[in-house]
Amino acid sequence: MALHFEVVTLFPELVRQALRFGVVGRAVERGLAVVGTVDPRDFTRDAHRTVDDRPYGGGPGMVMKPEPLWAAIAAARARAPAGTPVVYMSAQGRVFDQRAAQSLAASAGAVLLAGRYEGVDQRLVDAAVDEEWSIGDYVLSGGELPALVVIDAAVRLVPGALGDDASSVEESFGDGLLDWPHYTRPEAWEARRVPEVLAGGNHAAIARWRLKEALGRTWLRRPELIGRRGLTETERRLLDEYCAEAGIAPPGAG
Ligand code: 4G1
Repeated sequence: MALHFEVVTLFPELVRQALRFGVVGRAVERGLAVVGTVDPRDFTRDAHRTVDDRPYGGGPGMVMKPEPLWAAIAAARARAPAGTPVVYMSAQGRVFDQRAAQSLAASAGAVLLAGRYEGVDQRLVDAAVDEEWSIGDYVLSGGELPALVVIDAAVRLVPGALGDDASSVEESFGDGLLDWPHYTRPEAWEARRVPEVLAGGNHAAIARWRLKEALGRTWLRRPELIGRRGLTETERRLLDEYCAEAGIAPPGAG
């Protein structure tokens, strides 16, 4: 069955338009993924279609009212496969990483609740939300871009969503490492040459160089990823070689 998302959002057009392009757009066209939207404003009962109100306790900004969200989430759940979790995209959530993307891609999907203003009434979160996910530590004006990030990361992992030649990034980051450097023609540009090993046809040497670069860049830029993941004996030797050539300390050198 297709990977199914329903996004509860005050800006359904923002979500729908963003999903028309590239890998995700094609996967939706091919029926590998389904993404619907539900607008809480369509579930209001007053003439002004009110979805927000002033915060109890005072202070700046507005809070999303629970009643329209409750009805919108019920409508979203009715369209999604049975048992689909309701996920609130929130800076208070647990950080959505590649492992979470893999687990989501292997599931039936999710109802993603995108907040606006200062967020949603906590009673709605307590009553209707199964999980809270964050895409990172910064202030945003809405949960729609985080919902789109989650959908993009998961949909591209659905079998058939990528061409056969387009899975290299997953091979790298799915393995807990940063990507290796990429080059294309021309072989010399502005007096800068493509690394010699890539221009030759030695596939084993190329694979070794790429792994070494991925390990070295990860160690330089995100050393905590190396600690979290550990290294095989072969990887440890390649990273030591990278560090020696770069004149930097390898892991375990104090
Ligand atoms: C307190 C960031 C508030 C933001 C602390 C990552 C951010 C959803 C995310 C905020 C949001 C910090 C996310 C903040 C998000 C309702 C409308 C909440 C937007 C909103 C660090 C505003 N990952 N933020 N509050 O940005 O939805 O998923």
